[in-house]
Amino acid sequence: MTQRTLVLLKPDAVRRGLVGEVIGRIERKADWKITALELRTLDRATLEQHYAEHVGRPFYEPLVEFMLSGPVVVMAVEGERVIDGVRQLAGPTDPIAAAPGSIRGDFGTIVRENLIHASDSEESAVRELKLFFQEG
Ligand code: RTP
Ligand code: MG
Repeated sequence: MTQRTLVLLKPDAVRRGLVGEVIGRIERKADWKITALELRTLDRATLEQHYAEHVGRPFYEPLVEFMLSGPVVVMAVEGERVIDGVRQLAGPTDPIAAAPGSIRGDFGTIVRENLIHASDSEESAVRELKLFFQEG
């Protein structure tokens, strides 16, 4: 089942020079293709929509500030079961709980600075791809 998903390499991944490492893991998966890729400094309005489900939570404001703290890599990735697939590559939200071998498990420690975002469902993917790539 071919799908598309929205992947963000967060400011910590860019600052730490881990972009190539993370993109390499995505590129090496059979059948997956990066169909759009851009280094971009996000704006608050985009992030407020992207993280709307978290408004009011204690981590919301620091999360938005972190996401504004430097450029991110914005990517559309297409391929076989890519939505769940990138979430599996990333590992769970808390990098200390993430298994070695996953991106967060190999490179993360701080919950907020967990390197990567990937859409969590078909509905999120459609919404997020539209939000980050207006042309669709
Ligand atoms: P993402 O949306 O970035 O792919 O990550 P996720 O689904 O694994 O995590 P989610 O629950 O949607 O949270 C979004 C992002 O907020 C930061 N966060 N900080 N307690 C905290 O300090 C906390 N909890 C979440 C993380 O950057 C997380 O990825
Ligand atoms: Mg999420």
